[in-house]
Amino acid sequence: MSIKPKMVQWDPTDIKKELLKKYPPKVARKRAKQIMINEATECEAPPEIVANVRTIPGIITMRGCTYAGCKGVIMGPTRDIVNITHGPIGCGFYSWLTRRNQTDPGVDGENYIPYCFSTDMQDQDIIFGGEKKLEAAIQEAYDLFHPKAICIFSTCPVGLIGDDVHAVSRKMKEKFGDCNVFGFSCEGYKGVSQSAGHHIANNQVFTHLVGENKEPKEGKYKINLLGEYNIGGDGFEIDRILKKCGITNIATFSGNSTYDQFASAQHADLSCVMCHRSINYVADMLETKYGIPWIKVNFIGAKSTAKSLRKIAEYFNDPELVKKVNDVIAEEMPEVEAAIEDIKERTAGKTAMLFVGGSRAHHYNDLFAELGMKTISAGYEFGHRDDYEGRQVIPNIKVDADSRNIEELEITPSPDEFKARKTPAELKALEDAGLKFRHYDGLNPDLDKGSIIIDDLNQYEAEKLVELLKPDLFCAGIKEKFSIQKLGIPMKQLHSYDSGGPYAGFKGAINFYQEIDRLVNSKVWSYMKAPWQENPELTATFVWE
Ligand code: CFM
Repeated sequence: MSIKPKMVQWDPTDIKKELLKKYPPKVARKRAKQIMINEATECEAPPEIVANVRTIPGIITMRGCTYAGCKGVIMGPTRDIVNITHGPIGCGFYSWLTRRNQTDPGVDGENYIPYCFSTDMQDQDIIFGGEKKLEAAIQEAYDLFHPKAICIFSTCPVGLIGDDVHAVSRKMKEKFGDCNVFGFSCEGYKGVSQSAGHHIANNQVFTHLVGENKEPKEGKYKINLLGEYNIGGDGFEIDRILKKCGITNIATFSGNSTYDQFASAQHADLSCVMCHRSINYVADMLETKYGIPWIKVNFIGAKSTAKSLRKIAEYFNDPELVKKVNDVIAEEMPEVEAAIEDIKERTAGKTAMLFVGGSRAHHYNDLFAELGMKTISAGYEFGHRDDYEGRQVIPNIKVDADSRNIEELEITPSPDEFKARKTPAELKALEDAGLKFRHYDGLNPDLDKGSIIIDDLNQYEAEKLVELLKPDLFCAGIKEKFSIQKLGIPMKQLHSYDSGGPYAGFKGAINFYQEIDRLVNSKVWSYMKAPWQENPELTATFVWE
C-alpha cells in the first residue's frame, strides 16, 4: 500500500485563528499565548509559550487537581504505604484505583493499593474541625494493618477550615514509634493543576523518607528510575530489560515501589529521569544532598529504549556493561523490527494528535515516528515552559503567585552522606563525549516546524482541532475519549492505555504498534455517523401535544 497523501492542506496560522475566533476578546488574547506554532513565524504571539497558569474560569479543561497529582500520581503506586484522604468521601472515591498503576505485591504480600482510605468528612466536621476524626482514622488504620507508613492527603475543605494534618501526623508518629506518619498540604486548589501536587509530594517524600535506610545495597550498576509509574505494566517491562542488562534498579519513583525503595534511593549512583515534569525536583535534590548525577531517559519507543540503555552504560563507563547492553539490544531488536516492517506500510503518513499530562505528549511522539506517523498537534495539560522549550528557559520563567504558593526546599549537601559519584574531570569527559547531565530539551524540538503546540487544551478546542485537521488518531484521556470518537476519529487513551499495555521498552513497543495499526486502519470509523450528522437538528414534541 502506498503512503496516503495528507488529507487536509492547512496553514497553522489559520488554524490558530479559527480556534480563537469564538472566544470573547480577553479570553482569546490569553489563549493565544498558550497556542504556539512550532518555530513560529507569526508576530502576534511571543516566541515562548505560556504554561502552568490558571485555566480561565468557564473553560472545560482537561486538567486535574493538586490533590490528584500528590495522592494519585506520586504516592498512589507505592504498595506498602496506607494513603488516607482527609476529606469528603468523593475525593477518596474518585481517586480509588482510577489510575492504572500496577503493582507486584511481593513476597510479603503487603499491598494497600486496592483499598480506599478516607476520613469521610461530614458537615459537622467542616464546622467543628476534623482533626479528631483524622486522628481516629490514623489509629484505626494502624491497628488494622500495622503498616510501615501512613500518609495523609488534604482535600480542599481541609485547607479552608484549617485542620493541621502535619501536627496530627507528628503526634501519631510519636505515639506509634514504629510507623512513619506524615501529611501533605495538597488541597485541590493549592496550585493551578496536578503539577503542584507532584512538587508537594516530592518535597515530603524527600523530607520524611528518602535516606532513612542506611543499609548499603548490592549491585554493580545502581540506578534510580525517576518518574516511571508502571501504568499498564510499563515498569515491569523496563525492569525486565534493566535486569537483563545487569543494571540494579534501587528505587522507582514510584511505579511498583515500596517504602524501602524510597528510603534507600541515596544508595544509587545515577538517577534516570523518565517523566521530567513530575519528578525533576527529586532528581535535583538527590544530586545536591547525596551527589547522585541525573540524566534524562525515555523508555517509550524501541529506539529511545536502546538509546537510554546506551546512555546508562556510557555513564558507568565499563566495557563489560557496554557489551551487555549492546547484546541485549541486538537480541531484542529483531522482533521489534519485524513488527515495524509488517505494520509500517499501513501506518506511514498517518497523522496523530497528542494531548496528555506532562510527558507523554512528548514521549509517544517517538513511538509514532517509528510507525512513520506524524504528530501534527500536541501539548500538555499541565507542563511548564521547560517541558516545551527545554530546561535552559528555567531561569527566565516568571514565578507567579500560584507557583510561589508551593514550597521550594532548601537542600544542602549532607555532611556525612554526600559522595560525588564522579570527579569533575570524569563528568567533563562524559559531557565532551555527548552525555548530557541535568538536561532536557523538551517537546518542541522533536516536533516538525508548523505543528501546533497547545497548552491546557480544552474540550471546545479539541473538537474544533479535530474538525479542522481531521487527524487519523487522537490521543488523550477518558474525558475526551467519547466526544472525539463521536466525531468519527479513533481515540487512544494514553493515560490509562484503554486497559492495554505495557507500551514501554521493546515488548511494549510491539504491543503499541499492533494496537495503533488496528485503530487507524479500522473501517468502522468511516461507517459511523453521529446523530447530528444525519439529523442536524433534533425535533421533539411535548407529551400533551
Ligand atoms: Fe508524568 Fe505520568 Fe505524564 Fe504525570 Fe498524569 Fe500519568 Fe500523564 Mo495521566 S506522571 S506527567 S500527572 S507521565 S497520570 S503516568 S498519564 S497525566 S502525561
